[in-house]
Amino acid sequence: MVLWTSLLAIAGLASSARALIRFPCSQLVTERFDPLVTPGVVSPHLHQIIGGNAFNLTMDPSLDLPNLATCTTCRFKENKSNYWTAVMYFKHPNGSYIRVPQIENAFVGLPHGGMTVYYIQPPTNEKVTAFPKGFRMITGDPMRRSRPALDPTSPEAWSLTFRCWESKDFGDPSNSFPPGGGPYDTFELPKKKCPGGIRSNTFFPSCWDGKNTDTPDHSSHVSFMQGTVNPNAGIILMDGACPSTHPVRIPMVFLETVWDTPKFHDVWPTDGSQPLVLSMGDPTGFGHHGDYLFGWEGDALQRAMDNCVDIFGQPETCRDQGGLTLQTDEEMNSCSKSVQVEEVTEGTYLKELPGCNPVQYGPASATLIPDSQCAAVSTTIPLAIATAT
Ligand SMILES: *[C@@H]1O[C@H](CO)[C@@H](O)[C@H](O)[C@H]1NC(C)=O
Ligand SMILES: *[C@@H]1O[C@H](CO)[C@@H](O)[C@H](O)[C@H]1NC(C)=O
Ligand SMILES: CC(=O)N[C@H]1CO[C@H](CO)[C@@H](O)[C@@H]1O
Repeated sequence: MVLWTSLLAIAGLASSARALIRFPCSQLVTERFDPLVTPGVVSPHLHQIIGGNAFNLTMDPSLDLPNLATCTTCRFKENKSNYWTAVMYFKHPNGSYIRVPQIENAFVGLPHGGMTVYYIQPPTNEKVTAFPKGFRMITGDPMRRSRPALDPTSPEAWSLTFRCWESKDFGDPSNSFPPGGGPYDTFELPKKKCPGGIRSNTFFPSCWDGKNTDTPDHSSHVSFMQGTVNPNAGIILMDGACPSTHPVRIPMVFLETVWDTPKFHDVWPTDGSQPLVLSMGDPTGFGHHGDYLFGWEGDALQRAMDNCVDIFGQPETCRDQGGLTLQTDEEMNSCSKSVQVEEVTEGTYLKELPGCNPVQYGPASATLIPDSQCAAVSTTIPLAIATAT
């Protein structure tokens, strides 16, 4: 992170006006909940959730999250938002699955699992409007198993990628490009061993219709920027205009998750197959997705956007200039929720993915399999039924 921003600053590519905040969040809970897509029922697939502990099976937009949550797993106390993404599994050559553990990202401290969250402003003086109460959105589509039919130079086409680190060395060339740009990122899961691990890069749209805090598909009220992406810079360094249908510039939310895939290199399949599978039964990576539910207190996010003018996004800048409150790794890690769906999802080899999701290779979109037959689960919460996402 610091490396690529310094390189770009030297190259004159990064404007000093690009401000962002970047902070770690440890894991709150990992379970089959998705209050956006399947409120009230157990979700078809497993998610890792970070953020405020008001997270629940159902989250009505009218909920006052900052007051309901008593803690958050994120660095800023004011942030009671929730973020969730799919979980990665390793498929052993003998057919069993095990959750791929996570490792910390660079310069974030020692969160337990979790993700690194960014709120990015455009590189111009254009004003960014913080999300309104009740705002939520989704990026990506869990049913996708091939590259979506989009203009390949468009920002949306670059919004979901994977970085294959060739070494754990921070100065390695594979770490010298911005996330979501450069020759070490792929749109699908890397088809080779990545000695430094794999990082998922999950960008959300940064333009809003200015009216709806949500829509039935959780994505029509937002839009990606317009313009052409420089493949070596990605959308993080891009200055694209918002379309007239979605004219309001919102912070670009971006999540990084780092997977310790080298842990399995000694049991990697020898037939050349790719053994990593996302929790919805996706071995391609094209179904990678992220969910966002806004929950900052009062005007805290707007204050952060207006005052944290630092291209490195260091949380300390927001404490000193934005009046935000930082918490320690220990405080973050001590905020957690107990799992409500009684099933084993990690720490041991499993016969099937949670929810009994079959691995679907595509290229056609995946189909949702009702998991009421899934023997692994015992829960008092109704199981999800097959519905379109
Ligand atoms: C979660 O939802 C359940 C049932 O709707 C409720 O009993 C519980 O209090 C909620 N928990 C939180 C933290 O809001
Ligand atoms: C596959 O191998 C793992 C690791 O040795 C083991 O724990 C698991 O039980 C095996 N699964 C089967 C179906 O043999
Ligand atoms: C600035 C501010 O309002 N901080 C609050 C953040 O949340 C914690 C826990 O809910 C409060 O104790 C702080 O006062």
